[in-house]
Amino acid sequence: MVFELPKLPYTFDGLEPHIDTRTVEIHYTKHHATYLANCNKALEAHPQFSEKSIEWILSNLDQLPEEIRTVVKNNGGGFYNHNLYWENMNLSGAKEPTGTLLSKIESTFGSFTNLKAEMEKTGLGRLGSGYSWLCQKKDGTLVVLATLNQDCPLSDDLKPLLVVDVWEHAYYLKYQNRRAEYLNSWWNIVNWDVVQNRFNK
Ligand code: MN3
Repeated sequence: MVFELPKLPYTFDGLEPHIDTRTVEIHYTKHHATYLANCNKALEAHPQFSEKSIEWILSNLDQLPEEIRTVVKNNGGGFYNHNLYWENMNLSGAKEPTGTLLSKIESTFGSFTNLKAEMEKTGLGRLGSGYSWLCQKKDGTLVVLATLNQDCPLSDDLKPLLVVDVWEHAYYLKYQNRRAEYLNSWWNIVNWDVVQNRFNK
């Protein structure tokens, strides 16, 4: 099995001015691509996993041989988390949640505005590197949480709906230390059509 880098749904300048062209290019062609390469390399010698999806692997880390478990957790997570991050952004697409997803957000957080504030607060509070997520639990309820480094919510039995990367490499060129500004501006490029599709699955 060789996992592949998914094609971006836009060009490198497609998230301007909220995320600058150079950041998207480096983030995708260097950071993301390196996680992918390291994940493939670790799994290369273990063909028993060749038919498994990355989702299965991250949901079943305890079934991996111990000598590759941490490497796959970090690099498989880095591969998959970035797949979701790129996919749930676009200048086009729905700019707000609607329908059953919106109802669920309102019953859980009070309002869409509150959800945004919660994800920003969670992303800002993530000391060091990681992500801020909107996820769905097995019982259907929604939750906002932060993960550390390249940890993936799939490993905690959560379904990821929306993710924002808060590693410095995601925003430093344009925003320097102003993570809050990046997080606030980021809502302009969230594609809620993608979030809705994940919620429906
Ligand atoms: Mn990143």
